[in-house]
Amino acid sequence: MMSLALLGATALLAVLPAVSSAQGGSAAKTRPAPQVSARSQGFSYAQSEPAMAFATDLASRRNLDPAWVRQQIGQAQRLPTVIRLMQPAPSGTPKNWAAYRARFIEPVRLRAGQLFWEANRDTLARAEREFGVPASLIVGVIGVESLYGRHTGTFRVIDALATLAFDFPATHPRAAARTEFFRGELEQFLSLTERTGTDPLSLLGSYAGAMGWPQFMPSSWVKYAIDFDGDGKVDLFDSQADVIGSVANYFKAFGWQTGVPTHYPVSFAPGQSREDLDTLRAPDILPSFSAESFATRGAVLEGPALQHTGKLALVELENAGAPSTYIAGTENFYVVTRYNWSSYYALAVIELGQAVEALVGRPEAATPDAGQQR
Ligand SMILES: [Ca+2]
Repeated sequence: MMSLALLGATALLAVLPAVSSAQGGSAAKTRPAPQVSARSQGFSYAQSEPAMAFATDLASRRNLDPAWVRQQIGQAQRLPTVIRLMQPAPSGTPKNWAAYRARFIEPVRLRAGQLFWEANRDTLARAEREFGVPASLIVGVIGVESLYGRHTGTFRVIDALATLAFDFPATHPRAAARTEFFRGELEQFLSLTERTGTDPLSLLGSYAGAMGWPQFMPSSWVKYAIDFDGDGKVDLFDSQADVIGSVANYFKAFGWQTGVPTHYPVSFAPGQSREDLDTLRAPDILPSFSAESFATRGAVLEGPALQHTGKLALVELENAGAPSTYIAGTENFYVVTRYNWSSYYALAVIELGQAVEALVGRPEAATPDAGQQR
């Protein structure tokens, strides 16, 4: 899970629809026609010595047929669009939570979320029981990632991954690390498709190589995707049950605590010092303070937050020029950011899920204390 942060996600917030991040991959489906027009006029990685050397090494490490691996990578096309999208955002682009939120908490996504929840009510309840992860969080993630399967990406995954693995923009401050990351993802992708008998050239995804309704990167598909409809395959493109189970499994694997809210409201005592505020903000999303230390530093909690026994983070979401939004994030808020390393992303996911939940109602809620706080 890392995509956004890896990609400089926060920087992307101002520019792109949420790009996702989780990781994915198996079953093979032939997707709609790939974006041929978006590919470069003809540079394929068969012409790249480093790419072909990587293919040979990969085959050896993974015990795959070197001719097959070289053939797949060799057919990958360099995508200039993908390179452009990886450029760091212009510095000074203001973050704007209100604008970011408005892109996701809107009528089209709410309606699609309602239909998705109603169509999958039993499966969502089963995922809650088995993984302890609230249905609203699962529904929020799938809505932000792909608008319930409407936007799963139009790039050939192998083109996107090869472009990022071999042509990551050198001007990016973390170019070396990102190159390593995407080479790893390309390797996982080829290993996975080979194992599942999927044509690597047939799969489409985001410009970062994220796949399916939950936008799993290949490494996450390998580690966290599950068969939740029992048909013997993992399919994050066409099985909504597999998507639901895989998202729940992902959060459980990252330490989701059943019944613990993601965040609480927080306000500030009159006369709170700048120094105290800076101290509280310094760890950003990493829960670092007890409820008592919040109070000592002038951050005011109320209600159930006062009984919270774990650590809290003072999360600031900027609103361009307007006053920032603050929340007290729990360990579970931090878990949500493991899907995409951005507090803006996490809060959008949480609030979308809650808004959809308010539309569907929960007469037979499986988990009375499902855990989130408005
Ligand atoms: Ca399945």
